[in-house]
Amino acid sequence: MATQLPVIDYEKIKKIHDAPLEEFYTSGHRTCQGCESAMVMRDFAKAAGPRTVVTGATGCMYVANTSYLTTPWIVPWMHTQLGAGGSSAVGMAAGLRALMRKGRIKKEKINVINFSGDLGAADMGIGGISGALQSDYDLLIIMYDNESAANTDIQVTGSTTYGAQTTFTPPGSKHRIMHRRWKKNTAAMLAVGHPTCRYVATASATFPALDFMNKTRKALSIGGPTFIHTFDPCPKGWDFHPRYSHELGELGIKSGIFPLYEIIDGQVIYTYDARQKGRIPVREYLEKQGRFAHLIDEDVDHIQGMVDTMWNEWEVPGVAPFKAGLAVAG
Ligand SMILES: Cc1ncc(C[n+]2csc(CCOP(=O)(O)OP(=O)(O)O)c2C)c(N)n1
Ligand code: SF4
Ligand SMILES: [Mg+2]
Repeated sequence: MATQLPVIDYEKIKKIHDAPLEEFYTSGHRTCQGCESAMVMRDFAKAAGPRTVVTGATGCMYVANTSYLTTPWIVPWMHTQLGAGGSSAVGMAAGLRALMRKGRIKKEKINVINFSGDLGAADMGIGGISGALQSDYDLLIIMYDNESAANTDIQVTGSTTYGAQTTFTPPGSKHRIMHRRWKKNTAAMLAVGHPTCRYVATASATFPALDFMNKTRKALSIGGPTFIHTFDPCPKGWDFHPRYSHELGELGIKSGIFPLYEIIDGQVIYTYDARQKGRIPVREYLEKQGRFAHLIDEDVDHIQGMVDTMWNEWEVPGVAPFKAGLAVAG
């Protein structure tokens, strides 16, 4: 049975001056300078507002935000185990529903949001998130993707870009490239696999401006279980000066290596349509990061080729690779 609570109206933030002034993730954290994942925390909390409860899986956004006796969280926040993002959100939403049904707390719209990192969500927690997306609870899962297990010193994950150096994939004299998997296509996979999930999106905290806050508001107002995948430059893991975090996010999107879209009731809407706006060479994005310093021209050409294929040949460009009309094998 679907939740009977009223759904908040989606009101688009059109100008930065329309953004709420109140902060619900504020000072008191110890994330690195230039941490884009911290921007994701700040933006979703601001967009969701005070009637929100948050669960956060183990990772940088847990550890750096819970130093002893200090926390940046103004809204109620609970830690959950690495990989338990989906189940913690379902448990929280079920608990609130039961308390409201029994009259223990007043009936009102309370946003339930889980954030999990790329290892915690796309790899370890994918089963729990799949279960959550098949539930009938109002909840939002945000996968903040810094493309590594950052908290434990930058190990490769299923979301790491092809070719990147991590502590588990160091370039060597025998093998220049140790990481040869293409990035897992998490948001599209979850959208395709959960047709009753009404809202799935990809986002960047800062580009285009206000886009992520508006996607958060839209997900919460559409209701049911929803999912957003954010693309978060990480100065420590990607090896660049912290002042370039926003710029790198923008370059990643403009090069088309990270497609930006919403899928609402099965309709794909590009929020940065790299086909119409054109794509900058992926080299401009790669060459600004130390994690790609070992790549030679042919590696960059290979990555460019993969991005070109994604946009020019996929059935749903940048989203889904299946080709309609393919003959069934056998
Ligand atoms: C079950 C389990 N395995 C391993 C760990 C150790 N661990 C803590 S945080 C972390 C990395 C999480 O990576 P991600 O989800 O991408 O978040 P990030 O650290 O990048 O923010 C790991 C492996 C753990 N806490 N629990
Ligand atoms: S290691 Fe990366 S994700 Fe973790 S706090 Fe630092 S910048 Fe943020
Ligand atoms: Mg990570």
